[in-house]
Amino acid sequence: MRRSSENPILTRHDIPDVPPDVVDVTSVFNPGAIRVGDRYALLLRVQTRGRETVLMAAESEDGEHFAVRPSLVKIDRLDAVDETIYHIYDPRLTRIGDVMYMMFAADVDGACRLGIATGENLDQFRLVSFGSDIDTRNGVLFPEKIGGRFVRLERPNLVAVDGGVSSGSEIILAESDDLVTWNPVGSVMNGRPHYWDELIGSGPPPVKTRDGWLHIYHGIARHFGAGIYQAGAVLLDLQNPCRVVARSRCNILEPRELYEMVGQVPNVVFPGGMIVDDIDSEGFAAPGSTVRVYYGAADTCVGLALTTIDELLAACHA
Ligand code: BMA
Repeated sequence: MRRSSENPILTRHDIPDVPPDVVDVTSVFNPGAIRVGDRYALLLRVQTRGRETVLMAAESEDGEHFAVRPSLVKIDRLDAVDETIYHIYDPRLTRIGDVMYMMFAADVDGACRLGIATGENLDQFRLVSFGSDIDTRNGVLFPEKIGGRFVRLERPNLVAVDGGVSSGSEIILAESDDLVTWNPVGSVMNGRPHYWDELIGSGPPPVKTRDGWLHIYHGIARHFGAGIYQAGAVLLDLQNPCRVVARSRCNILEPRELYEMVGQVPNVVFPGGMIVDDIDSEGFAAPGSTVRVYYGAADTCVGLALTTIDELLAACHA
Protein backbone atom coordinates (compact mmCIF):
# COMPACT_ATOMS: atom_id res chain seq x y z
CA MET A 1 0.00 0.00 0.00
CA ARG A 2 1.11 3.57 -0.63
CA ARG A 3 1.01 6.09 2.18
CA SER A 4 -0.71 9.39 1.57
CA SER A 5 1.76 12.23 1.12
CA GLU A 6 -0.41 14.07 3.68
CA ASN A 7 0.31 11.51 6.40
CA PRO A 8 -0.40 11.59 9.21
CA ILE A 9 -3.76 12.86 7.96
CA LEU A 10 -5.03 13.55 11.49
CA THR A 11 -3.14 14.36 14.66
CA ARG A 12 -4.17 15.65 18.04
CA HIS A 13 -3.82 19.19 16.64
CA ASP A 14 -6.83 18.57 14.39
CA ILE A 15 -9.15 17.73 17.29
CA PRO A 16 -11.29 20.69 18.34
CA ASP A 17 -11.79 21.25 22.05
CA VAL A 18 -15.16 20.17 23.44
CA PRO A 19 -15.01 21.54 26.99
CA PRO A 20 -15.03 20.56 29.74
CA ASP A 21 -13.74 17.04 29.11
CA VAL A 22 -12.07 17.21 25.73
CA VAL A 23 -9.40 19.89 25.78
CA ASP A 24 -5.91 19.70 24.29
CA VAL A 25 -6.23 15.95 23.68
CA THR A 26 -3.38 13.45 23.83
CA SER A 27 -4.02 11.43 20.70
CA VAL A 28 -6.38 10.36 17.92
CA PHE A 29 -6.15 6.90 16.33
CA ASN A 30 -7.82 3.64 15.18
CA PRO A 31 -10.70 5.12 13.14
CA GLY A 32 -13.66 3.37 11.56
CA ALA A 33 -14.59 4.58 8.07
CA ILE A 34 -17.66 4.70 5.82
CA ARG A 35 -19.07 6.48 2.77
CA VAL A 36 -21.90 8.89 3.56
CA GLY A 37 -23.36 10.03 0.24
CA ASP A 38 -20.42 11.33 -1.74
CA ARG A 39 -18.36 12.09 1.35
CA TYR A 40 -15.83 10.06 3.29
CA ALA A 41 -16.47 9.79 7.01
CA LEU A 42 -14.38 8.62 9.95
CA LEU A 43 -15.25 7.81 13.54
CA LEU A 44 -12.18 8.65 15.55
CA ARG A 45 -10.89 7.23 18.80
CA VAL A 46 -9.82 10.33 20.72
CA GLN A 47 -7.95 10.03 23.97
CA THR A 48 -8.04 12.81 26.54
CA ARG A 49 -5.35 13.70 29.03
CA GLY A 50 -7.47 11.91 31.62
CA ARG A 51 -6.77 8.84 29.46
CA GLU A 52 -10.46 8.60 28.77
CA THR A 53 -11.66 7.64 25.32
CA VAL A 54 -14.33 9.51 23.37
CA LEU A 55 -15.51 9.06 19.79
CA MET A 56 -15.60 11.99 17.40
CA ALA A 57 -16.71 12.17 13.76
CA ALA A 58 -14.82 13.65 10.82
CA GLU A 59 -15.83 14.21 7.20
CA SER A 60 -14.02 14.83 3.95
CA GLU A 61 -14.71 15.40 0.27
CA ASP A 62 -11.50 13.82 -1.00
CA GLY A 63 -10.86 11.10 1.60
CA GLU A 64 -7.64 12.76 2.65
CA HIS A 65 -8.41 16.13 4.24
CA PHE A 66 -10.83 15.72 7.12
CA ALA A 67 -12.69 18.25 9.25
CA VAL A 68 -13.43 17.00 12.75
CA ARG A 69 -16.81 17.94 14.21
CA PRO A 70 -16.65 19.83 17.51
CA SER A 71 -18.91 17.39 19.32
CA LEU A 72 -18.82 13.94 20.87
CA VAL A 73 -20.54 10.92 19.32
CA LYS A 74 -23.38 9.69 21.54
CA ILE A 75 -24.54 6.10 21.99
CA ASP A 76 -28.06 5.91 23.44
CA ARG A 77 -28.98 3.09 25.82
CA LEU A 78 -25.40 2.45 26.91
CA ASP A 79 -26.48 3.23 30.47
CA ALA A 80 -28.77 0.18 30.37
CA VAL A 81 -25.70 -2.09 30.34
CA ASP A 82 -25.24 -3.65 33.78
CA GLU A 83 -21.44 -3.61 33.72
CA THR A 84 -19.17 -0.65 34.33
CA ILE A 85 -17.85 0.47 30.95
CA TYR A 86 -14.47 2.20 31.14
CA HIS A 87 -13.70 2.78 27.48
CA ILE A 88 -15.48 2.45 24.17
CA TYR A 89 -12.93 2.18 21.38
CA ASP A 90 -11.80 0.94 17.95
CA PRO A 91 -15.13 1.50 16.13
CA ARG A 92 -15.70 -0.34 12.85
CA LEU A 93 -18.46 0.88 10.54
CA THR A 94 -20.57 -1.26 8.18
CA ARG A 95 -23.65 -0.48 6.12
CA ILE A 96 -26.11 -3.36 5.69
CA GLY A 97 -28.87 -2.28 3.30
CA ASP A 98 -29.65 1.28 4.35
CA VAL A 99 -28.60 0.92 7.96
CA MET A 100 -25.24 2.02 9.36
CA TYR A 101 -23.80 -0.10 12.15
CA MET A 102 -20.93 0.56 14.48
CA MET A 103 -19.20 -2.31 16.21
CA PHE A 104 -16.92 -1.30 19.06
CA ALA A 105 -14.80 -2.70 21.83
CA ALA A 106 -15.68 -1.87 25.42
CA ASP A 107 -13.41 -2.37 28.42
CA VAL A 108 -15.29 -3.61 31.47
CA ASP A 109 -13.87 -5.07 34.69
CA GLY A 110 -11.38 -7.76 33.71
CA ALA A 111 -12.59 -8.22 30.14
CA CYS A 112 -13.41 -6.65 26.81
CA ARG A 113 -16.89 -6.85 25.26
CA LEU A 114 -18.23 -6.15 21.79
CA GLY A 115 -21.07 -3.73 21.31
CA ILE A 116 -23.19 -3.05 18.23
CA ALA A 117 -25.04 0.21 17.65
CA THR A 118 -27.04 1.61 14.75
CA GLY A 119 -26.52 5.14 13.57
CA GLU A 120 -29.05 7.53 12.11
CA ASN A 121 -26.10 9.77 11.39
CA LEU A 122 -22.50 10.01 12.57
CA ASP A 123 -23.32 11.92 15.74
CA GLN A 124 -25.97 9.72 17.26
CA PHE A 125 -25.99 5.95 17.66
CA ARG A 126 -28.31 3.62 19.54
CA LEU A 127 -27.12 0.44 21.25
CA VAL A 128 -28.50 -2.78 19.74
CA SER A 129 -26.49 -5.37 21.65
CA PHE A 130 -23.71 -5.70 24.17
CA GLY A 131 -21.84 -8.98 24.73
CA SER A 132 -21.93 -10.50 28.16
CA ASP A 133 -20.18 -13.83 27.96
CA ILE A 134 -16.75 -14.01 26.36
CA ASP A 135 -13.75 -11.70 26.54
CA THR A 136 -13.39 -10.71 22.89
CA ARG A 137 -12.29 -7.80 20.65
CA ASN A 138 -11.83 -6.74 17.02
CA GLY A 139 -15.42 -7.40 15.96
CA VAL A 140 -16.51 -6.60 12.40
CA LEU A 141 -19.87 -7.09 10.70
CA PHE A 142 -20.10 -8.35 7.12
CA PRO A 143 -21.91 -5.85 4.86
CA GLU A 144 -24.68 -8.34 4.01
CA LYS A 145 -26.36 -11.40 5.46
CA ILE A 146 -24.98 -14.80 4.49
CA GLY A 147 -27.37 -17.76 4.45
CA GLY A 148 -30.08 -15.43 5.78
CA ARG A 149 -28.16 -14.46 8.92
CA PHE A 150 -26.03 -11.56 10.13
CA VAL A 151 -22.37 -12.60 10.26
CA ARG A 152 -19.38 -11.20 12.08
CA LEU A 153 -15.72 -11.87 12.69
CA GLU A 154 -14.26 -11.49 16.15
CA ARG A 155 -11.08 -12.30 18.02
CA PRO A 156 -11.47 -13.89 21.47
CA ASN A 157 -8.85 -12.68 23.97
CA LEU A 158 -7.28 -15.94 25.01
CA VAL A 159 -3.59 -15.01 25.04
CA ALA A 160 -2.12 -13.23 28.06
CA VAL A 161 0.47 -10.59 27.19
CA ASP A 162 3.13 -9.47 29.66
CA GLY A 163 2.30 -5.98 30.89
CA GLY A 164 -0.52 -5.48 28.38
CA VAL A 165 -4.16 -6.28 27.76
CA SER A 166 -4.92 -9.84 26.73
CA SER A 167 -4.77 -10.59 23.03
CA GLY A 168 -5.52 -13.50 20.75
CA SER A 169 -4.30 -15.67 17.92
CA GLU A 170 -7.55 -16.86 16.34
CA ILE A 171 -10.28 -15.08 14.38
CA ILE A 172 -13.66 -16.80 14.54
CA LEU A 173 -16.94 -16.43 12.67
CA ALA A 174 -20.26 -16.00 14.48
CA GLU A 175 -23.81 -15.61 13.18
CA SER A 176 -27.03 -14.13 14.46
CA ASP A 177 -30.69 -13.75 13.51
CA ASP A 178 -31.19 -10.53 15.43
CA LEU A 179 -27.72 -9.00 16.04
CA VAL A 180 -28.23 -9.70 19.76
CA THR A 181 -27.61 -13.42 20.23
CA TRP A 182 -24.43 -14.55 18.50
CA ASN A 183 -23.55 -18.18 17.93
CA PRO A 184 -20.04 -19.26 16.98
CA VAL A 185 -19.84 -20.96 13.57
CA GLY A 186 -16.18 -21.91 13.52
CA SER A 187 -12.56 -20.90 13.25
CA VAL A 188 -11.48 -18.72 10.33
CA MET A 189 -7.73 -18.37 10.80
CA ASN A 190 -4.94 -18.62 13.32
CA GLY A 191 -1.77 -16.68 13.96
CA ARG A 192 1.44 -18.00 12.44
CA PRO A 193 4.07 -18.50 15.16
CA HIS A 194 7.54 -17.12 14.29
CA TYR A 195 6.26 -14.95 11.43
CA TRP A 196 4.75 -11.46 11.07
CA ASP A 197 1.27 -12.41 12.30
CA GLU A 198 1.71 -14.46 15.46
CA LEU A 199 -1.26 -12.77 17.11
CA ILE A 200 -4.07 -11.54 14.87
CA GLY A 201 -7.29 -9.53 14.82
CA SER A 202 -9.68 -8.20 12.21
CA GLY A 203 -9.13 -4.78 10.71
CA PRO A 204 -11.94 -3.13 8.71
CA PRO A 205 -15.12 -5.06 7.78
CA PRO A 206 -14.70 -7.46 4.83
CA VAL A 207 -15.34 -6.21 1.29
CA LYS A 208 -17.15 -8.41 -1.28
CA THR A 209 -15.23 -9.22 -4.47
CA ARG A 210 -15.97 -11.75 -7.22
CA ASP A 211 -13.06 -13.79 -5.78
CA GLY A 212 -14.26 -13.83 -2.18
CA TRP A 213 -14.51 -11.65 0.91
CA LEU A 214 -11.44 -9.46 0.98
CA HIS A 215 -10.36 -8.73 4.52
CA ILE A 216 -7.50 -6.71 5.99
CA TYR A 217 -6.35 -7.85 9.41
CA HIS A 218 -3.60 -6.89 11.81
CA GLY A 219 -0.85 -9.22 12.86
CA ILE A 220 1.53 -8.83 15.76
CA ALA A 221 5.06 -10.19 15.71
CA ARG A 222 5.79 -10.98 19.34
CA HIS A 223 9.37 -12.08 19.02
CA PHE A 224 10.58 -8.46 19.03
CA GLY A 225 10.02 -7.36 22.60
CA ALA A 226 6.77 -5.44 22.93
CA GLY A 227 5.50 -6.57 19.52
CA ILE A 228 5.17 -5.00 16.09
CA TYR A 229 1.69 -4.37 14.70
CA GLN A 230 1.42 -4.82 10.93
CA ALA A 231 -1.38 -5.31 8.39
CA GLY A 232 -2.03 -8.15 5.95
CA ALA A 233 -4.80 -9.39 3.65
CA VAL A 234 -6.86 -12.56 3.47
CA LEU A 235 -9.53 -13.79 1.07
CA LEU A 236 -12.48 -15.76 2.48
CA ASP A 237 -14.97 -17.91 0.62
CA LEU A 238 -18.13 -15.99 -0.29
CA GLN A 239 -20.61 -18.64 0.88
CA ASN A 240 -18.53 -20.08 3.71
CA PRO A 241 -16.29 -17.37 5.17
CA CYS A 242 -14.68 -19.89 7.54
CA ARG A 243 -12.76 -21.14 4.50
CA VAL A 244 -9.60 -19.21 3.71
CA VAL A 245 -9.09 -19.00 -0.06
CA ALA A 246 -5.76 -17.16 0.08
CA ARG A 247 -3.69 -15.28 2.68
CA SER A 248 -0.81 -12.88 2.30
CA ARG A 249 2.49 -14.43 3.30
CA CYS A 250 4.02 -11.02 3.91
CA ASN A 251 2.54 -7.96 5.54
CA ILE A 252 1.22 -5.21 3.25
CA LEU A 253 1.89 -2.38 5.70
CA GLU A 254 4.37 -2.20 8.55
CA PRO A 255 5.66 0.57 10.80
CA ARG A 256 8.33 2.43 8.81
CA GLU A 257 7.63 6.12 9.18
CA LEU A 258 8.55 7.97 12.34
CA TYR A 259 4.88 8.60 13.25
CA GLU A 260 4.29 4.83 13.13
CA MET A 261 7.40 3.89 15.09
CA VAL A 262 7.27 6.55 17.80
CA GLY A 263 4.30 7.43 19.98
CA GLN A 264 2.16 6.18 22.86
CA VAL A 265 2.62 2.59 21.70
CA PRO A 266 5.60 2.35 19.34
CA ASN A 267 5.64 0.28 16.16
CA VAL A 268 1.93 0.10 15.50
CA VAL A 269 -0.11 0.32 12.32
CA PHE A 270 -3.70 -0.65 13.14
CA PRO A 271 -6.20 -0.47 10.24
CA GLY A 272 -9.87 -0.07 11.17
CA GLY A 273 -11.44 1.62 8.14
CA MET A 274 -11.48 0.79 4.44
CA ILE A 275 -13.39 2.66 1.76
CA VAL A 276 -13.75 1.24 -1.74
CA ASP A 277 -14.74 3.81 -4.36
CA ASP A 278 -16.41 1.57 -6.97
CA ILE A 279 -18.96 -0.99 -5.84
CA ASP A 280 -21.43 -2.39 -8.39
CA SER A 281 -25.20 -2.82 -7.94
CA GLU A 282 -24.73 -6.35 -6.58
CA GLY A 283 -22.32 -5.12 -3.94
CA PHE A 284 -19.10 -6.37 -5.56
CA ALA A 285 -16.01 -4.17 -5.46
CA ALA A 286 -14.66 -3.33 -8.92
CA PRO A 287 -11.20 -4.87 -9.48
CA GLY A 288 -9.58 -1.58 -10.46
CA SER A 289 -11.20 0.43 -7.69
CA THR A 290 -9.19 2.69 -5.46
CA VAL A 291 -9.15 1.52 -1.85
CA ARG A 292 -8.43 3.85 1.05
CA VAL A 293 -7.29 2.23 4.27
CA TYR A 294 -7.37 4.32 7.44
CA TYR A 295 -5.16 3.22 10.29
CA GLY A 296 -4.01 4.23 13.72
CA ALA A 297 -0.27 4.92 13.91
CA ALA A 298 1.54 4.26 17.20
CA ASP A 299 -1.77 4.79 19.05
CA THR A 300 -1.10 8.49 18.46
CA CYS A 301 -2.33 9.69 15.06
CA VAL A 302 -4.19 8.57 11.91
CA GLY A 303 -2.61 7.48 8.64
CA LEU A 304 -4.05 6.78 5.18
CA ALA A 305 -2.73 4.08 2.86
CA LEU A 306 -3.90 3.70 -0.75
CA THR A 307 -4.15 0.64 -2.92
CA THR A 308 -6.57 -1.08 -5.34
CA ILE A 309 -8.74 -4.19 -5.09
CA ASP A 310 -6.53 -5.91 -7.68
CA GLU A 311 -3.39 -5.21 -5.68
CA LEU A 312 -4.94 -6.52 -2.48
CA LEU A 313 -6.11 -9.70 -4.23
CA ALA A 314 -2.62 -10.19 -5.65
CA ALA A 315 -1.17 -9.74 -2.15
CA CYS A 316 -3.46 -12.48 -0.84
CA HIS A 317 -2.10 -14.92 -3.43
CA ALA A 318 1.56 -13.86 -3.15
C1 BMA B 1 -4.58 -3.57 20.73
C2 BMA B 1 -5.81 -2.68 20.87
C3 BMA B 1 -5.69 -1.50 19.95
C4 BMA B 1 -4.34 -0.82 20.04
C5 BMA B 1 -3.23 -1.85 19.91
C6 BMA B 1 -1.84 -1.26 20.06
O1 BMA B 1 -4.59 -4.56 21.70
O2 BMA B 1 -5.91 -2.23 22.21
O3 BMA B 1 -6.69 -0.59 20.31
O4 BMA B 1 -4.21 0.12 19.01
O5 BMA B 1 -3.40 -2.83 20.90
O6 BMA B 1 -1.68 -0.67 21.33
